[in-house]
Amino acid sequence: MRKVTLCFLVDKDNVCLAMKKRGFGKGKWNGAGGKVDENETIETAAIRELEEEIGVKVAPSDLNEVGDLAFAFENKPEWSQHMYIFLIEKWQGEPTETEEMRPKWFSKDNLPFDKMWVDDPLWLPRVLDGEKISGAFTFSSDGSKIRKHIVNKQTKTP
Ligand code: 8OG
Repeated sequence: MRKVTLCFLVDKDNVCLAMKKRGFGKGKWNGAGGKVDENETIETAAIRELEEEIGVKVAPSDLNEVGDLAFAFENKPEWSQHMYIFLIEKWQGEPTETEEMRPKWFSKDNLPFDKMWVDDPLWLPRVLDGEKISGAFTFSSDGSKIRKHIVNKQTKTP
């Protein structure tokens, strides 16, 4: 299954989202992230996308993995993907607009869910509150509706 990353910069009660300007999810606010290439680890891919999409540098030790979600789409098995989510509290540089994304800070309590992926209200507030999650979603074939979902608290012990 295709692996993708999703990273959110967090500064106290604020989270940096970025408007996706092209490709999958165009017109939506989201974290920075994208496909894990062959020969890349999930962490290397997350760091590369943060620099490519919003121009910030992050050290591997500052990536905090907070969860993973498996996505499936009705009648579109080739769209299935597994997303690995990171929160980052320390980075170098200012989030900057690129050809792919236009970053903006939002209060954690006032996220623009009407212009985000439909599943985000069901898990993003939980990870921003410090919970580690693991879950799965099945969407309608155009991705606009959630058919089934489960989001569990991760019980992994270190
Ligand atoms: O490389 P590409 O632009 O296709 O990557 C898609 C990005 O969108 C990647 O960061 C993962 C992210 N993404 C999904 N599905 C969902 C979703 O349901 N919610 C959120 N918040 N992000 C998603 O692919």
